[in-house]
Amino acid sequence: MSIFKRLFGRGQDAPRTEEEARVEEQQVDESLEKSRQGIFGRISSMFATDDPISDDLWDELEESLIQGDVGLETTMYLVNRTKDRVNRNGVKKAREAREMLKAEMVRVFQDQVKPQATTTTRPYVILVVGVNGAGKTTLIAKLAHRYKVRFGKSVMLAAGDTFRAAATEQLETWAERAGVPCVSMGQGADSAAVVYKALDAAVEQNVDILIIDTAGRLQAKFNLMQELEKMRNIITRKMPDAPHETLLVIDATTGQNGVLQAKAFLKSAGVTDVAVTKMDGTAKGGIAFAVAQDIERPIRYLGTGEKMDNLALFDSQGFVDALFAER
Ligand SMILES: Nc1nc2c(ncn2[C@@H]2O[C@H](COP(=O)(O)OP(=O)(O)OP(=O)(O)O)[C@@H](O)[C@H]2O)c(=O)[nH]1
Ligand SMILES: [Mg+2]
Repeated sequence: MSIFKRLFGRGQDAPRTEEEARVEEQQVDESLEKSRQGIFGRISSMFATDDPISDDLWDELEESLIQGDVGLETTMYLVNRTKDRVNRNGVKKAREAREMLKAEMVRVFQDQVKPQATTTTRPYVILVVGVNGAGKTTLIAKLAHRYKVRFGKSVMLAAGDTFRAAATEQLETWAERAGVPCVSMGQGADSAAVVYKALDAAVEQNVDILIIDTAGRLQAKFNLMQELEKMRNIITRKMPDAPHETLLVIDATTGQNGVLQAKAFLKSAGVTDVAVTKMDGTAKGGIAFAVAQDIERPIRYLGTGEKMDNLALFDSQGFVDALFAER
């Protein structure tokens, strides 16, 4: 499973070279430094001794996982499953339970991964959604860069966030930096009209991948969910199998509340995959487990910094290994 995922991406991702995979692994590793220094380092030490497994150990694990933003439900799931495994196997020492806990953690992620057919449709349409400030626009820049530079695809961006002041300009600046075209109609324009225009342009210019930015405001006076539904309808009317991918962006630093807010998008936005951003900005990397369990979609990407190349494909085994790594 792990090898397969390492070599073949989903959607439009081409295989990564070993070197690319190594660089990304290192980025993820570095972005988890704070988590390792905090709660996950403690968990790792708890399961590195010859101490006998006791109720205290399980209590401490439970407490630590909750502190690490894993969330109550996922914590109980992890603790109970690991306990069962340990009992079934007659394991007595904490150190011997380490790999069992890690295996259960990996499972939380893999439960969400479903095979995805690769499509050769052009343009391949990616819709990016999430609450404001989650990191949507930055992620779009990173994806544009990745698809263009690494996979040699032609990419076009669409400035579908017509609500927030300067959102359009921000995307245009990123587009320029990434060297890709950007369709925009400025602030206040109808976002559905932008999408309409962008789809036409993408077909006309024979673009491989069209990535659409959206607003993130969750407020009564602006019904974001209705806007998103309208955008989706326009896309589907013009291209029945699109959007091919709807990425929900979640900021790792916003904790359980961020996951709760993100859930609001599941119904209206038809989310297919998740990107967790700002992993470098939190000591509570455990949020990724809560995301996988609560959002029930595979985590595709991790944002590991503010720069255009601070993006890694999510690899569940690599992520758990990095959380437990001894330095
Ligand atoms: N450290 C870190 N910062 C990030 C990452 N991704 C995004 N950011 C920062 O988060 C802030 C918000 O990012 P945006 O991409 O503008 O977020 P958005 O979701 O488009 O926000 P709205 O357009 O207001 O809805 C910016 O300052 C980014 O530099 C990341 O992976 N790591
Ligand atoms: Mg934005």
